[in-house]
Amino acid sequence: MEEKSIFEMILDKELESEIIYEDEDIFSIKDINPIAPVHLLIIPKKRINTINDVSDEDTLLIGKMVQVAKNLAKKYEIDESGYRLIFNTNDDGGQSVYHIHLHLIGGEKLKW
Ligand code: DGP
Repeated sequence: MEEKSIFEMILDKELESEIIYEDEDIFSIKDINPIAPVHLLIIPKKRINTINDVSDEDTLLIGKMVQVAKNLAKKYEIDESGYRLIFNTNDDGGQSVYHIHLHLIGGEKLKW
């Protein structure tokens, strides 16, 4: 069987991390290496290794991740100032954890 991802270990309480949002499908934590004042990760509980592995049956889940990101942006008061949502994919995309996650980044003027 495939090794657990870091995010599965956090969800299973084998690794310490404050869960700032959770529902039946999705949870969210603060990124351990924030690149901006607000840097959250929105993560599906279902293990999907990369965006390349998203199937038709995951369409609702991916949409729900965006809804959760939008709500967290409001909660962290960056909805009006602005923010960025990013899925890094594979090596050139800078993906380091092979369990898809949506970065929510904001709280300052972002450089590209
Ligand atoms: P990516 O490079 O897109 O795969 O992003 C993975 C992010 O996960 C990276 O920005 C750092 C974050 N991260 C890795 N390990 C941990 C951890 O144990 N706790 C938390 N909170 N974040 C982590």
